[in-house]
Amino acid sequence: MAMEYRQLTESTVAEYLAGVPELRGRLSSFTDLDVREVGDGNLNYVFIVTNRAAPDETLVVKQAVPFLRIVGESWPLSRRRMDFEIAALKTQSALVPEHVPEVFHASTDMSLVAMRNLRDHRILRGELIAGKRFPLLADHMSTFLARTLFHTSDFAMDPAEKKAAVAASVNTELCKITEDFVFTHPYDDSATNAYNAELPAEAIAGIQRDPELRAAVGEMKFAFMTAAEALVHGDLHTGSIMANSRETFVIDPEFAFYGPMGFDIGALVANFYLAYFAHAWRQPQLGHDPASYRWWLLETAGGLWEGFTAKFLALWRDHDAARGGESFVGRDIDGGKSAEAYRQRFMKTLLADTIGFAACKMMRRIVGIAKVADIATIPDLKARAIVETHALDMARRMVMNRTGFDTIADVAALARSISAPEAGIP
Ligand code: SR1
Ligand code: MG
Repeated sequence: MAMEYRQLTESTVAEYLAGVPELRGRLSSFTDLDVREVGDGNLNYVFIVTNRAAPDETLVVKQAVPFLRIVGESWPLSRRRMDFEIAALKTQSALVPEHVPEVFHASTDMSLVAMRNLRDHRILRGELIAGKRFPLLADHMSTFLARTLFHTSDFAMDPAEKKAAVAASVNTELCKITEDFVFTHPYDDSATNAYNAELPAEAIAGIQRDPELRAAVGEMKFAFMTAAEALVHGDLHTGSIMANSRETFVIDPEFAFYGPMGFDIGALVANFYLAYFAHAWRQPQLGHDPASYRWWLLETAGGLWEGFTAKFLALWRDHDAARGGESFVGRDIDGGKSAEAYRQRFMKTLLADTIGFAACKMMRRIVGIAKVADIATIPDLKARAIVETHALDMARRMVMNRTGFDTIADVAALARSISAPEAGIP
């Protein structure tokens, strides 16, 4: 029977959970629950629920409301975005259970999920801001990306099932947010943009008054809107990852849809490059020489791409071998040569896409409405402007020349040429 939607509050969460049969084994009592709303994202409400009598009995409830939380009820946004999150969590946890939090209960009527409380893990962005290292991060995230992107692509799926999956995942409203706030407004001096007062006018003009740059971004926007390559997370920044030294979890796939693979990979490498520029200021503040940590950030971005490539190709080759050599390009009539040549061409195009999408994600975080704390919380606005100018310079060159990079190491070399790892901003 359908349940009528109501927005939960700290005072009504316990009563709702008490009526959910599948949670009875998770919480032994619903009479003395500690419920705290902790959501600090842009869109939703998040409650941490703990049984005071048995603190190990704890879970997280995430609920979508019919408006954009950071703006308020004046900006309506369908709570149906939770339907996409629920569906994506299901698909992703089937493919990479070790990197997706376990869902205990999901309700499309109430637009909510109740899931594992990752209380031993922290949001990656905050940890990177604090200068922490995660040696397994590139390995874990390349596994997440390789498996989710390969297994939901036409390289792995039956063509009819893939088309049905694409049709079932048309996430119009959240894709429109990305189309506007990643691919349009940052480049047209929109009223929604927000600028650091110390950011030089020429740095902003460099991305808003250059027809070639705007045309290049237009190409990325068109790819985002039309290339239904695989089920992408759709908002894979470092705030969508929770980690500790042993484990990594990907959360918040409400922007999920069938889109270009490079959009997910690019989002993540963009966040490592933004952190790289920010740590020219942050490492000295933490009392460290900047080089070591900044090298680690570049190596993590590189390791992510390299690990992804190796794992994606391995899945692909195994898949084709299991089909007797029948591959995307047809029957094997040349000892696998054409299949492998196609794979290499695909990965080359995917690297260019990844670089182009990463660039757009970097630019929107500097001039668009939604910033990254790595940079936006630098209190010295002149120092922040130096970081922002470096990131914009890098992003400009990435998107305009995205097909000119042979390897991810070439992209890291560009970052180092703009701001050497050992260079700090006082
Ligand atoms: C209005 S822009 C809101 C942003 O928050 C989400 O995390 C997405 O990145 C989106 O673009
Ligand atoms: Mg989010």
